[in-house]
Amino acid sequence: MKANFQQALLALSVFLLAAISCQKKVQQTTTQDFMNETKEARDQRMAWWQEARFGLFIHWGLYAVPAGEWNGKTEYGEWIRHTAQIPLETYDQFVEQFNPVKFNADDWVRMAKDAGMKYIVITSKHHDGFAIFDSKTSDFDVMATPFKRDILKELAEACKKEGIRLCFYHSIMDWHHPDYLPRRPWEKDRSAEGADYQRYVSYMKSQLQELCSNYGEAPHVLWFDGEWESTWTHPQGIDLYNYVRSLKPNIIINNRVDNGRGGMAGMNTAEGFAGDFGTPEQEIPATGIPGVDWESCMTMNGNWGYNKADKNFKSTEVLIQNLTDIASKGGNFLLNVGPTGEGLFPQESIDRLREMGAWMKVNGESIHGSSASPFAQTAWDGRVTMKANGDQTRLYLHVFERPKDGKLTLNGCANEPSAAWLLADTG
Ligand code: H79
Repeated sequence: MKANFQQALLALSVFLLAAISCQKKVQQTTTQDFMNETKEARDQRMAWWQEARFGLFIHWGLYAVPAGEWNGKTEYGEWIRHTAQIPLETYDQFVEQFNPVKFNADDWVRMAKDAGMKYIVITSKHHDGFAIFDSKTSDFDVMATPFKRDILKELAEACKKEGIRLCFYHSIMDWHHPDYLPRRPWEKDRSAEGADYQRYVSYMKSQLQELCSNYGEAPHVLWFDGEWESTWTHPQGIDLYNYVRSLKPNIIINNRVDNGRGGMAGMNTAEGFAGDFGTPEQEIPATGIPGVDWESCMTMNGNWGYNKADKNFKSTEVLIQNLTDIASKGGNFLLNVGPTGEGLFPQESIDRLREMGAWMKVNGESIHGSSASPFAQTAWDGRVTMKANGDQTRLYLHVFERPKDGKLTLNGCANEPSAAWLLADTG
């Protein structure tokens, strides 16, 4: 571990004399209306996710084949079909080239687990419409490639073995299905005549039914995206939320199932929209919101899908500070890896996962099961998470930079700490 990201972590044990009034609100639930559930039922459903705090995002699909390069430019990622304006028939040729023979589900899951992550969210289908699983409702799937292996099945088995929760990202926007609307503005060769959007929605639902039936306990989360086009409406969002919950009642669904998200900040702008958690993308909110669940997703470099030229990786130090920043505000961190067309994590990602894992092994207690602390502003550069510990409260002081005077003061903490120690000294 590099000396410059050795953060001193101090655990403070104090009595917290806070009176928390908990108002119960019992609501009626019908079998179809999953939006109305009791606070108790919701808390129970969300508990593992709130405790997890740290997960792995995986963007993998046909776009790993061009690896970010098209016509001599190397600036593309998972959006390559749209951004480089690749005609459908041309893009379809990646199907024959997708053969990631070095893929090993056990290796991937172990790397996530060793990093201290508790769940994995992988792209069952991204915007390009390609399914990396064996889909009976589509020929644009992994079974049409030379690889012919159900990637999600192998990951589901590996995750079950390791106690990692497998989750699926599924795009509502689909640049491949003939019934999806609208077409890309630059697509002059694909007529929209005869396209029937409702038929597309039925297709999407049948794929979701496959995803919710064929992978054991997975998916634990359905992570929708591509909801912002004009064809996706609020009533359809509510309907899709209820549909997926009816398939797997305890599943957790992100807020991109509906269209209440306010831009990349990711939080819903009003009540009444479907979705269990907010989804800030490539950013960390300035503060958390009590009672609102959210998860910041972020790339390690500048792309979600594999880009062989993108070496602009965040340092492990920054990634750990992001994780603690997010945890100190009560959120989850979903950190992305874009595997290669061969089926490997890029070496830079492997290195960062391993280094984060070394840190988590010593300090993970301050992240897993922690909650936002009231100490948002500290006199020193760092963040504070906290946890109940019997009738005491344990505060975890993540010190990004040691204060020059060597004093860690905590303004607003009225109680006398009963003990203080470095987590690194207890292991
Ligand atoms: O799946 C990942 C992204 O592909 C997806 N969400 C995350 C989780 C995403 N959707 N939209 N965006 C990200 C932001 C949109 C950025 C865009 Fe662009 C600007 C689309 C077209 C111009 C980025 C830059 C993508 C292509 C060029």
